[in-house]
Amino acid sequence: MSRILTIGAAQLGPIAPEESRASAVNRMIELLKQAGDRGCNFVVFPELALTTFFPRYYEEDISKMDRYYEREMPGPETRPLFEEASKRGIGFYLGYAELTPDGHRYNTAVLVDETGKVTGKYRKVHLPGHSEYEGQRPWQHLEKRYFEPGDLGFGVWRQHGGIIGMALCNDRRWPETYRVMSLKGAELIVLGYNTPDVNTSAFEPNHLRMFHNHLTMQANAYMNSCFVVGTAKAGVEDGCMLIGGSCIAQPSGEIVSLATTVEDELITSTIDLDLAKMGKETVFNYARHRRIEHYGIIASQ
Ligand code: ING
Repeated sequence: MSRILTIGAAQLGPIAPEESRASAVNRMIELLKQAGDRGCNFVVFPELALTTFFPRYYEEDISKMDRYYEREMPGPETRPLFEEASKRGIGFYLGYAELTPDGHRYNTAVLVDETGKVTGKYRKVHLPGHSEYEGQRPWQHLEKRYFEPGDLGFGVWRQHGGIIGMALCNDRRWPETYRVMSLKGAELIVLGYNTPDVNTSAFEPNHLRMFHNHLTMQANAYMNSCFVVGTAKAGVEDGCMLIGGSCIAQPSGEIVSLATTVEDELITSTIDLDLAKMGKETVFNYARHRRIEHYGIIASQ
């Protein structure tokens, strides 16, 4: 029995610093409508999809950034998105900044099923950037200031007939992210990203930003025999260019759908989750081929 699933990557263009959540939500509802018209069962929105990429700004008093965080998901301003999705029977992944009741701050994503129920949560493990103001950078990248490392590990969930795992942005650059989830059976790994066009840590020709964006997702789709969907927040936010390149990669490592703009754009692909089985049963049959007696250093240093 083939397990056909039509998935969408709902790329968002720039969200201005003071753009309202209602505006961002309405833009995402429009993409959901397009997804429904194109028969999507599941849609992947970006990381921090409700606001501008606020780690770009330094604030001495972190509580002054509270306006960019969600205290509940869904909340009053995001419920319309959940309602529209469940009305259309579409599940989705949504990235946002989480402020917990006991004051912890995470870069978070939720998995939502086709009835609008939150079925899974992930908190970003690999936080890039820095925690203090660094004047030499053209833009700050203060994720280590505004978020704690995720405390939920890399989970996977049975949904839409398959096993789905979640990640966020910088996580996609770390092979451990995918391998942990694929060891748990992940057939589809979904993630959102906000990736500045300029690497503010060191000089890097900017064509490498897109090359590394796709290399990391394609290579790990192949090496873990799974589909990978990466959805950008793209375009120029307050003068800072974020790359687009949202894509859907299949277990062969090939990209089967690719965004062409740096604006709100839905890309889709009708996939057969069974395509993930061939690699898992042959070249990447972990039980048959892995030699964990030689791998200890990966998790010990
Ligand atoms: N963004 C970037 C990313 O990993 C970054 C951080 C920028 C890493 C430049 C390396 C080079 O795509 C987020 N949000 O993690």
